[in-house]
Amino acid sequence: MKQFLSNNTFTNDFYLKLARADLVSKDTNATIGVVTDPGFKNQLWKIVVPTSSIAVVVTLGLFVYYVRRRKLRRKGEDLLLLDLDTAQKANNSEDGDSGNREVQMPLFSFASVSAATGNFSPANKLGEGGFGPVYKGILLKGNEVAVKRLSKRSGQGWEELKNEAMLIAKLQHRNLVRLLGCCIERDEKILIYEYMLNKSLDFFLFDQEKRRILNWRTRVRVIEGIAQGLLYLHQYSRLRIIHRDLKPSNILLDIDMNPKISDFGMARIFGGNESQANTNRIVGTYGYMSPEYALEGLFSIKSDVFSFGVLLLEIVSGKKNTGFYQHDCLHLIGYAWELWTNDRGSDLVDPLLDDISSMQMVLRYVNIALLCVQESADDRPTMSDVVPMLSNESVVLPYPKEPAFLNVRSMSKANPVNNKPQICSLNGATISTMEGR
Ligand SMILES: *[C@@H]1O[C@H](CO)[C@@H](O)[C@H](O)[C@H]1NC(C)=O
Ligand SMILES: *[C@@H]1O[C@H](CO)[C@@H](O)[C@H](O)[C@H]1NC(C)=O
Ligand SMILES: *[C@@H]1O[C@H](CO)[C@@H](O)[C@H](O)[C@H]1NC(C)=O
Ligand SMILES: CC(=O)N[C@H]1CO[C@H](CO)[C@@H](O)[C@@H]1O
Repeated sequence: MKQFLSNNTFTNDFYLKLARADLVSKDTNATIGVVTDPGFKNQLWKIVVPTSSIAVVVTLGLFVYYVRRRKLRRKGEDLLLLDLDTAQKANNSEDGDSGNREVQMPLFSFASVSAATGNFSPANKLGEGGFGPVYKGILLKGNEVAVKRLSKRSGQGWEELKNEAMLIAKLQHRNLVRLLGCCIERDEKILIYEYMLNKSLDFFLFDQEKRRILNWRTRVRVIEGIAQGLLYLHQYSRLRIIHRDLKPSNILLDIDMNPKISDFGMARIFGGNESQANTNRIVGTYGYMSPEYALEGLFSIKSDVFSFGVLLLEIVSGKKNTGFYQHDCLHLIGYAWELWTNDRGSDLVDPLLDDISSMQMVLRYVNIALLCVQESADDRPTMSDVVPMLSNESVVLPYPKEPAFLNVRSMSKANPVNNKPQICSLNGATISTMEGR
């Protein structure tokens, strides 16, 4: 904004001042005519015409420059370039807390976002999140971005959305996807993120062929990255963000297959209230939701820990929690628990993994996952417990208690409150429906 104002100080009037001494010079070779010269009028024209045309050209040039700059600025594009430049100059701090660092939040015009995504063309659609579709966009200068268009039901106004987005933009960690800007115009609420080249974790993990690319070393890196990102959201960011919808499709992968959590803070931006521990709008995906959240709308950092546990089981086993063993009404958590209690934990491990150096380490991960999905939120560890558990083999792990058996009926996306989640016991005998508040 400041820069924009300073550009406004350009004036389009152009004054040419000549000292009197120049005009009355008697020198015959003077470029400026002498008043008493009989050919004065002719000479004057020789001077005035070129001088004023230079002035006109210069003024026009300045004007065109100014208008073009303004147009570009309206498109929001140069602001983004500015932001990208400064981001490159600033060193990525490893612990990532940037609470006191000022972040510029570029505002894009709807026209520019629309142009970048080819009018939100279906061909550019990357996916559909709980809050709206995501498109790939290419800016004028060739930068690739991901554009999330929030669906219209957001309860928030212009100012609140902008404030929330600015807070979220300040959260910077190498395991979080960076928010680059937003567009708030008329009914449109759009967020612009950095673009991730290797899509999301589910794209690899749940594909028979692509799963091979994820060897054990890569999976360990992914697990540790997610844990670090989540720990930052829970503990070290000033906002203490609860993600509420952690799942493989929200774990994006960069060019080196490093994981980055996306969609964090969405509940905030979308108009939810993070400081309230009870919500009447349940966002999230069945299969990854803790029982207290799915049934009572109670959420805490422990509900994210639950989702992390499910994610961990999925990464180790290469199997999807939802849609697993559907006929037996037993899902991945139940299956893992059954194997674990029968000392057959290693049967859970993805058979495609052939670079495992220590099965003991893999079993540790299963143990940690089962600790995270325990029925009672109080029993579950926090992320600051989980991170050392993952990285330090001498941390003693407790034996997990029975996990929550919440049946998952491939219900995806955010569910309205009055949708009835179906609960089903382990043996499949009792199926009851309960209403979320
Ligand atoms: C950025 O990091 C490099 C290497 O870690 C260091 O040499 C350099 O001084 C840092 N620059 C700033 C501006 O902190
Ligand atoms: C969010 O919660 C805080 C504290 O509970 C409350 O003061 C505020 O009014 C709530 N905002 C909305 C939009 O519900
Ligand atoms: C690993 O855990 C043990 C036991 O809790 C602790 O004594 C040790 O300092 C930890 N090592 C590291 C590198 O954190
Ligand atoms: C594992 C994988 O597919 N990695 C790819 C990530 O994206 C870069 C750039 O497109 C590719 O070169 C990698 O092969």
